[in-house]
Amino acid sequence: MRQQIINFAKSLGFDLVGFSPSKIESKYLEAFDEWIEKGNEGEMSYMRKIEQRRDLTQILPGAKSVIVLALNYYREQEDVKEGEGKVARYAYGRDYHKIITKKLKMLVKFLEEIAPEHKHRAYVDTGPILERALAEQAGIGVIGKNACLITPEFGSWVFISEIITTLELAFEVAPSPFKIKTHPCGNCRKCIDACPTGAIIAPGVIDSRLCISYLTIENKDKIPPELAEIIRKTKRLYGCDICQEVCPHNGAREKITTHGELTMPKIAGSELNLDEVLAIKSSEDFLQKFAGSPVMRAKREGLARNAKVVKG
Ligand code: B12
Ligand code: SF4
Ligand code: SF4
Repeated sequence: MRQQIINFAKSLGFDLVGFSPSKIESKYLEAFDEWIEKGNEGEMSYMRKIEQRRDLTQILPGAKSVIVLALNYYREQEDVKEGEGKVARYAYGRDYHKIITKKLKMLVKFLEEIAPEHKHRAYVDTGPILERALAEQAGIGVIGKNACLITPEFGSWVFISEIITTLELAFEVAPSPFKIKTHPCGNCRKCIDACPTGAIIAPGVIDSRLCISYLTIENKDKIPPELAEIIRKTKRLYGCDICQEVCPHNGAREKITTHGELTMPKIAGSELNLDEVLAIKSSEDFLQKFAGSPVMRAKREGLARNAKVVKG
C-alpha cells in the first residue's frame, strides 16, 4: 500500500513522499514547549494550540500514521533594482495552500478508495501540526540550524504537507535521508551569521519577533525602528529567504521548480515596485492586483507599511 500511495502522490506532482508514525518524539515537543514559553511566537496566537500539536489523535481519533509530502518551489532571483522590494520565493505566483490542498484532496479520495474503512485528514501549513518534525520523522529531510527542513534532493526549498491517517503505514521513525552519520549542518553556521536581525537565537530556533518573515507577513503592528532599518538594507518587502540562500545544501541541490501552477500566472513575482505598492489606495484595488497570491496575508496596510520601511 505504501508503494501505491507513493506512486499516486507522485502522479499528482508531489516530489517527495514519506511515512511517519503519528506519535511525535518528545525532543520536538520539548523544543516546541520551550519556544512557546519564551514567547518566540510573538503575536501568532494560533501557535498556542499546544495540545493538538502534541497528540494527533485529538485531530483525528485513531490516527496511526502521517503521510508527509514535499513539493519543490525553488526559483532563481536577481538583485532588486532601485525603488523595488524583494518578495520571498514562495510568494511568486498563486498561493501554494490552494494548489497543494487540491492535490491533497485527490490523494484523500484515492485513500478512501483503497482503504474505505479508514479515516484520513489533510493539512498544509494552516493546521496545528508540527510539520517539520513530522517530515524529519518521515525521513524526507533533516532540520537544519536555520530551522528549515533540508532535503537531499531540493535543499530546503520545499513546501511540506501531510495526511494524517488511521492506516498503519509506519512503525518507526525513518532514518536520515543524508547518507552520513553526522548532522548535515556539521560545523557550518552560515545561516546564523547571515541572519541580519539575529533571529536564529540557537541552532534550529527562531525568535519570530526578530524574523523578517514574521515582521513583514504576520505582524500587524508597526515594525520597531531598529529592525526597520535592517529590513530597509535587505530590501525585503515580503518574507525573507536569506537563511536559505546562504545554505551550502541549497547551493549544491537547488533545482528550479517544474510546477507550472506555482509560477503561472505570475502575481507578485520576485520584486515589486515600492511606489506602485504605495499607490494602491483601497482594499478593492489591492485585491484586484493580488487576488490568489500569498501576499494577500499581509493585507494592503501591511504591504504598504513594508514598502515605506524598504523605501526608508
Ligand atoms: C509559525 C511559522 C513560521 C513563523 C515561525 C518560524 C519558525 N521557525 O518557527 C515565521 C513567520 C517566522 C515563519 C517563517 C518562515 N516560514 Co514558516 N511556518 C510556520 C508554521 C505555521 C509553524 C512552525 C512551528 O511550529 N514553529 C514552532 C517551532 C518550535 O517549530 P519548528 O520550526 O517546526 O521547529 C521544530 C524543529 O526545528 C525542532 N527543533 C527546534 N529546536 C530544536 C532543538 C532541539 C534540541 C531539537 C532536538 C529539535 C528542535 O523541533 C521543533 C518543533 O517540532 C509552519 C507550518 C507548520 N504547521 O508547521 C510554517 C513553515 C515552517 N514555514 C515555512 C516557510 C517556507 C517559511 C519561510 C521560508 C517563509 C519566507 N520565505 O519568509 C520562513 C523561514 C523562517 C525560518 N528560518 O524558519 C515552511 C517550511 C518548509 C521547510 N522546508 O522547512 C512551513 C513548514 C510551511 C509549509 N507547510 O511548507 N514561519
Ligand atoms: S527568514 Fe530572514 S530574518 Fe528570519 S531567520 Fe531567516 S534570515 Fe533571519
Ligand atoms: S547554512 Fe549551514 S548551518 Fe545553516 S542550515 Fe545550512 S548547512 Fe546548516
